Amino acid sequence: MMRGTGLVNRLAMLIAAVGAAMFPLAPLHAEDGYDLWLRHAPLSAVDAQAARPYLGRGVQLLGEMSPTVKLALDELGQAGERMTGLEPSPHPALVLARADRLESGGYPSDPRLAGAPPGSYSIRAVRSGRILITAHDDLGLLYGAFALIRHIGVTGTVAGVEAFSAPAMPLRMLNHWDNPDGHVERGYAGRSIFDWWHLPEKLDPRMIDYARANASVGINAVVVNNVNARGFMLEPRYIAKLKRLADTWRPYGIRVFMSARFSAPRDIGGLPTADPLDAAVAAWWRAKADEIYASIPDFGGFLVKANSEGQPGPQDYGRSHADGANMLAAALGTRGTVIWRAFVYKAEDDTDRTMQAYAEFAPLDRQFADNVILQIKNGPLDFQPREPFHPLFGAMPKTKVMLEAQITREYLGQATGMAYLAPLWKEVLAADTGRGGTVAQIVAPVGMAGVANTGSDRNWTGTHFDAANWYAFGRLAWNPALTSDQIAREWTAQTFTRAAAPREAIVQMMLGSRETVVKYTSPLGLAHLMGTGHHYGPAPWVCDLERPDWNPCYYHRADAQGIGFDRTTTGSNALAQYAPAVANQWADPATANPRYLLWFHHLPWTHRMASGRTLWDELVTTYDQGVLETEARAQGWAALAPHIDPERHAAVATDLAIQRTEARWWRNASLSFWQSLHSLPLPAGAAPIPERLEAYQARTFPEAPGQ
Ligand code: GCW
Repeated sequence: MMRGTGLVNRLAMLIAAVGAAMFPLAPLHAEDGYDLWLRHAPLSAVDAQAARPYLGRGVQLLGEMSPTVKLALDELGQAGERMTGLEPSPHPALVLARADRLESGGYPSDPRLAGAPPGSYSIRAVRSGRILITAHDDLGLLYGAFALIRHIGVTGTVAGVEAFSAPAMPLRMLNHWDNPDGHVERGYAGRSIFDWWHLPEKLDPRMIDYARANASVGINAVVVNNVNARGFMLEPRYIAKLKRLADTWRPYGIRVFMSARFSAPRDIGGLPTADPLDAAVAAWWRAKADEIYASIPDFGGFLVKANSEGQPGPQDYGRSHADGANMLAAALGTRGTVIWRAFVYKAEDDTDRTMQAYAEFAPLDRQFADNVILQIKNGPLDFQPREPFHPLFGAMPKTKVMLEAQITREYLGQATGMAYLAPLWKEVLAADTGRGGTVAQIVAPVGMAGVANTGSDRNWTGTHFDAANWYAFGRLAWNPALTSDQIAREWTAQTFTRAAAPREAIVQMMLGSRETVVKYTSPLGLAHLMGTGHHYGPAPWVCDLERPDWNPCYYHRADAQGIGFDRTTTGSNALAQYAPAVANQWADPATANPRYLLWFHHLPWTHRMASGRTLWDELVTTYDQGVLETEARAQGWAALAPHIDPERHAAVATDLAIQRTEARWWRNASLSFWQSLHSLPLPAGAAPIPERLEAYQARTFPEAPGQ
């Protein structure tokens, strides 16, 4: 028998605690998840009375009414109705005040607001039990209102609500990989939420609820279409559609951006070329930008995937990425920003794929215009369950760089089971680049983008728990110093329950869930082992794709003797792209963190691990822990039935059951393949592999979503 992991033991204790906890007082009615973390569950009668003066429609306003202020008041009103169930208080005690109007109300100013970035707010307790929300701008008042609602939603009371909060990063952005036909690339929650067909005449009410959800966590920018972009989305009819969205989202503080196809001047402009140094091409983009700004004065700018995975780009004309980006930046001028993606690698280039982006971009530092941002994925490969941070962070000090994270779980189980991603993002944000700070410090002056996981599913994200990833992304972009714990606790209290025992049980389940996926899909630094095309399920055996670096075998390099990618001096030397202090940490397999072991090292199956086990036995043990943890999570969730409404409880139970099956499948298929290479036995006590390798290899999923 496997011994339980620390996590499994913790979950077992929590199950016992939850079982012993009191049953909830209020009856639980079915919920479908549409309201996300903004469901505003009723407070206890006592708490409702106490909170009543601070919520509801009777808020005192010091400042002009504006569309954004009206939203703040509406949100407080709605939260009051739903949380207290009472009529607004006859003695409201909440004041919303623009900083320049404080004096007129006789309130002291808040020095912390001086020089604070847009959207900052302060919440203070002032005379006679009043709570005062102050900000320089209306958006700060809206964010402050959401913060107050969140605080009451999480804790049940206004006590302790005082806060000063300023966004750590100016750009807190979602990137939608949504196509105009409604299909979402790497989307696992149904079709696109953007109804391009019916826009601009018809506005789906979801567009408002979407903006509310974003604003409630501080997200302030949205790229509405896939980076694999269609040229026609820059045609006038699409600009009209985009304008409708921009107008709808403006009061929520959300700016719209578009992915632009670099070849648009040829595709839709009738020009013979898209060469960035061609005057007619530059003029075409300039006119296009003018046309967009005439409709959308606060249009954010263009996101561009160029010369990557078959997309057109400046290199088609022998020009550099900087030439391409700067030409577009000139077209936008001071009005907007070009966000240029660093996700490039070439079929013709046989350099280690993880090294190509650095090789391409690092020499271009200093060459980008002021209104160009380079958007860099968290790791040098592609949103794997775990990667070391991207070596470009810190390597381009003269260039504006932002982080690109993936909220949709392309490589982490898609929309099944549970994988709470805050720990993944925190790992990257906290990584010390050895070149002027942590990743968080390096991107803070610019921002963070997350590839969205929203879709037409009623609960928005496919599984209920994937909404936590949307939430966590926004919260971390606002404040990367928040812990995964804190964010999980907030989200759970608002989404499921404020009751301490079940809430803590859920938080514990969430916290280890990404690590569980790492364990059963890509332990010890392995990566890119998934099925071809749809990226669903295990396929480490694949080795015959047209491009070598699309093959799992390219990444694991396993044979009869060993496994792993040698990225040290004896191999690709990708380590050299990191600051020496960082590279040194990973250079020696004896001391390297085991989580990156096979990312940087090719080792014999018999290599002795710190645990005393051989590498092979350690791999088996890790896969098995992953499987065990999915089982513990499913059991933990079952025990929560009395505390969760039946509809969502059943949905999550199904998700976790699917994940348990998938974990076994990953474990069995992977082990079976590794074993076929070296014929070593499974360690004593490990469960036998139920099927033959051929049976795992024969599974196909032509209908898998998101391709
Ligand atoms: O993660 C990979 C995905 C592609 C995606 C690409 C990218 C939008 O498999 O679907 O294309 O990365 O980030 O450009």
